[in-house]
Amino acid sequence: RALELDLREAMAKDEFSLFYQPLYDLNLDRICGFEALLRWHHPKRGLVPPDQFIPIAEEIGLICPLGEWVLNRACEQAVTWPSEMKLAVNVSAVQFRDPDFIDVVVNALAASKLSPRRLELEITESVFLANSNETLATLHKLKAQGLRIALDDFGTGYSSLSYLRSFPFDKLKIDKSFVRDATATHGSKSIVRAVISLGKSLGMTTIAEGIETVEQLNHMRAEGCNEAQGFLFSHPVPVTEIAAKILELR
Ligand code: G
Ligand code: G
Ligand code: MN
Ligand code: NA
Repeated sequence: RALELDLREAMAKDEFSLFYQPLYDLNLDRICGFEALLRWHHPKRGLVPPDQFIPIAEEIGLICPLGEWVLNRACEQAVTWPSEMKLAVNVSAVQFRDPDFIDVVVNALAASKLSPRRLELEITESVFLANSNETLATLHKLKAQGLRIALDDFGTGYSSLSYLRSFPFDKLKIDKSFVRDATATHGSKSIVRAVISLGKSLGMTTIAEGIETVEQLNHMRAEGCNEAQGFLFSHPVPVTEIAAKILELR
């Protein structure tokens, strides 16, 4: 049976859940929030990774209802956390371009009563493949709600420095491929240094993804990166482990 058919039924069958990975503040030296990461528990195949089903969901028009479910569920859960914990939610480029997207975000915030200041939407450079006037208008409307926008996987996509000048990002997420090599290769080290410096001068926060070793952590801290995320702190965990993670990483 094709994955696509199962995916169409998965929402009604309640087969999705959200895992959460801690975000760590390198200046305060403690946990500062979580990124929501979607999981599909397939009855026969087991856990299907998002890399496998999100592209299909985008193709078959399921990403908008699915993304709406993610936003609603994540906001509902985050409002129960200590108020200094922020929530990062991934948004697909297809979802971002949907004319109803702003309303979906506004409704999720209103229904959950989560303060917009606690919400960070992660978009990727692929949103810029489409009409840039519309993209810019959507970003401004979202920011007018009081939430923050992070550019995910920064450096791996269709990056253009002109985007950074024209679009109101609050945060750059330095892709794990650069982080992984930053302690080994000169090229990646230079790129990481340049991105952090660029972020600083443009007033954007920087976060290093995929921190797996103490060496990588120390390196990013020394480079002046603001936040970090990765298996060194924690793998993504189910919602039942949130409270323990907050205690462990505070
Ligand atoms: O969770 P994992 O680390 O396996 O994530 C793999 C990819 O799936 C990442 O690129 C991540 O951004 C993406 N992803 C995870 N959850 C969501 C989600 O809720 N919506 C979208 N659009 N992408 C997600
Ligand atoms: O692309 P995005 O940043 O949204 O996706 C996060 C993805 O990165 C998830 O699949 C998550 O499981 C994965 N991830 C998180 N921390 C680490 C890490 O330290 N090492 C590696 N290899 N992957 C990580
Ligand atoms: Mn992300
Ligand atoms: Na990423």
